[in-house]
Amino acid sequence: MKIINYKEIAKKARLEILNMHFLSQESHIGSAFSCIDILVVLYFKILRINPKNFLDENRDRFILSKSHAITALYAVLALRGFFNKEILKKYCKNESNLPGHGTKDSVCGVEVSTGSLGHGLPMGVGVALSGKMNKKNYRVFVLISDGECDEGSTWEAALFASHHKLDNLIVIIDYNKFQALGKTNEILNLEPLKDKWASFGWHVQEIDGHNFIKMEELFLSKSFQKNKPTVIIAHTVKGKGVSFMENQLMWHYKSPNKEQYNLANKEIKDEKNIH
Ligand SMILES: Cc1ncc(C[n+]2csc(CCOP(=O)(O)OP(=O)(O)O)c2C)c(N)n1
Repeated sequence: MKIINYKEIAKKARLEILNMHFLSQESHIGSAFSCIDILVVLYFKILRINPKNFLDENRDRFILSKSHAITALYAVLALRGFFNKEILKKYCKNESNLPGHGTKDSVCGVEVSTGSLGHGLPMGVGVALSGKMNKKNYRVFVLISDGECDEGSTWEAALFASHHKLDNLIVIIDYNKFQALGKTNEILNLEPLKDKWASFGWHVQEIDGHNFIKMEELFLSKSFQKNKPTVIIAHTVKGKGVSFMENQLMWHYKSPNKEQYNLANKEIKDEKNIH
């Protein structure tokens, strides 16, 4: 079996994310650091995709529903060879093809346009249903945020997916317990989250969303159930990898100044906050 150095890839990805937010002075760095480890495992091990033949109709689909964290997706796509890393420097600049939220076909590898929270799962459900109807073997992975579990559209899609037995659909919740303006349990408590998804007819798993080995094991395991969609509740830390950003709400919107950039750069390189 091919051994993947997830830690090294995630380090490179975090450095690219940091650069993008520093150069553009745009928001959501904490959101990208929260989900980057999940994306690294998906893109470097799990997804059946080929950057050289991206539009293969049998490819697995990945939808980043919490699209404000798009720098995480751009970083893994570039590192996986979907496009030249140099383009990342133009993130969110005028005339760049890397806008601040995922936009279909803006760059190779972005499947759908997202950004309005609560839309990614309904789209994923449609793609999964289409796969079933056309007897395709592809799987659909959708990454959503805990904030998106406040959206009615998420729960409508959840009902629909279990009704149609969409066992080709895997949702990962980036459960960092923060939203834009506060802590999730203070704004709109989701607990017991596991029971809620189970009661909607989903097969539910929980994981540490920064533990590469456990995530690889789970994604490769045959623990997904036939006739049921799967949801993986990934416990994560917003801002993971940089001590002064971890669990600090302001890093939802803030972007690093030169001094903060240098500090974060050093911490990521030293892997101080990564297990
Ligand atoms: C429908 C909708 N409402 C509001 C926003 C503005 N917005 C951007 S991110 C965000 C919340 C972020 O929290 P969460 O969704 O939990 O994601 P996290 O960054 O914590 O992973 C909001 C309200 C949006 N993008 N879409």
